[in-house]
Amino acid sequence: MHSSSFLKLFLLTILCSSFTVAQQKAPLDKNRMAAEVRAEFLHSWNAYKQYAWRADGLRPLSKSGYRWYDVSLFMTALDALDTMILMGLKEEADSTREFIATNLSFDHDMYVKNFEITIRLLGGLLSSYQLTGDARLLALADDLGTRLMPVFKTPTGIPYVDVNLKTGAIRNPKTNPGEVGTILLEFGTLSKLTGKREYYDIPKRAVMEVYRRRSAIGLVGTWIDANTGEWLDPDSHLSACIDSYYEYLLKCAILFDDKDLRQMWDSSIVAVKKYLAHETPTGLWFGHADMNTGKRTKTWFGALDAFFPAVLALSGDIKTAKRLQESCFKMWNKHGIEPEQFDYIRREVAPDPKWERYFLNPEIMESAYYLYRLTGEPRYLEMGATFLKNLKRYCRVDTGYAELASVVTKERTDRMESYFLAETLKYLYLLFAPGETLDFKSIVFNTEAHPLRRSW
Ligand code: DMJ
Repeated sequence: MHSSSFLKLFLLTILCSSFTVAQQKAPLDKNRMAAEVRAEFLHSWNAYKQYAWRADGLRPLSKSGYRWYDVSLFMTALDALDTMILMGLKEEADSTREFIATNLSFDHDMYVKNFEITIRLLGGLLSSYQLTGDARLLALADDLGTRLMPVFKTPTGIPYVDVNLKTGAIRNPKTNPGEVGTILLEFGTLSKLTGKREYYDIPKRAVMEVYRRRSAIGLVGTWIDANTGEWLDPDSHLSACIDSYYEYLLKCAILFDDKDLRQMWDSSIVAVKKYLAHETPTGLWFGHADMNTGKRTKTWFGALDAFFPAVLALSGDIKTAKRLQESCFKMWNKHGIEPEQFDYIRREVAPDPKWERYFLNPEIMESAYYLYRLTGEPRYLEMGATFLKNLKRYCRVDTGYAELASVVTKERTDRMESYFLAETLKYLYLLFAPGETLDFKSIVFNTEAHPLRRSW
């Protein structure tokens, strides 16, 4: 080859390789990302402390707090406590734990929602007890458990929705599989830690009563009457009212090594995959179907349904989990943030303004975290970086984070729920933090991201 042609070829090769290097994405700096999430946690937590201290939640736009009931149960402080512990915010965690142990009381004459109080408060007390060994937290959990237990005194054993913390009176028999099924991880852990069998046996019977009423094709519906055991709505799906029913079948089977729960999960997942899974040109989704006929009723999937890749991955079905998480990511990217319900065939938000809302939900981050822990693939770190970037862009305000009235217009609403600190930022942090921050294989998260450990 002539020397000038050789030189040209040489220069071209150098140019091409430097172009390729420029094209390749630099790997994410996980430490920097974890620090960024931690800073966002502190930004939100400090706003709560400044404007809503002692309240259940923060109103970030009006810079005030709100209570769920007549008396605050310090929901945000307790829900956020184990996140602080995991983030290594020791002083903050110690003072918050002291505040809760000294001030939290459940001795109030007011009705509370059994499901929400169980996943946020009972779950939060148990995980923080296990992480710190502070026996006062276990005593509070035991007191709360005793006050909630009357909710199961119904004709079917399926709990009502509300229970009075002081009198034990119960009300509202119209319930759903999600609320009935999503209490056994917490009550079961309380049972193991206190040695009180009834905390395990009675909630387990409740979930078995729902399972026993599944349809001939193995699906459950949306609403059920706790007095009669009759279904009030046959719509079957993975969304609100059912979602964590499936999550807890699997997780209780794992945490308690319970053969009944394992069998219930094994048979349920077959029906879910057969009737709810939907192969479409845009990928794999899980939609709605009639629980009795299996007929497709809606092609909707939403922010809450995005917990399912995590559960599939935990069950060992990584392949389906990965495919579904890609669909979730498409849903997120349509407007840069996910809506409450998305019509995956039309590839639009479901047709009603109320489905345009985003409540700072964590499920899509939870699934990215599980998939990263189980596959080690950087794809899930990249997803996490997108979630964080867009959360900051659309939901961050000077005084915390705000929910969205619409993912289309990005109009904000005046609320930051406690799970934003308990779950959303915890899963994002754990996604980027070193694996030893929390031994993923030795714990099971309750549905509010409180890690529970088999310490018995
Ligand atoms: C949380 O309270 C829990 O994850 C629950 O299971 C579903 N809703 C919220 C978060 O979206």
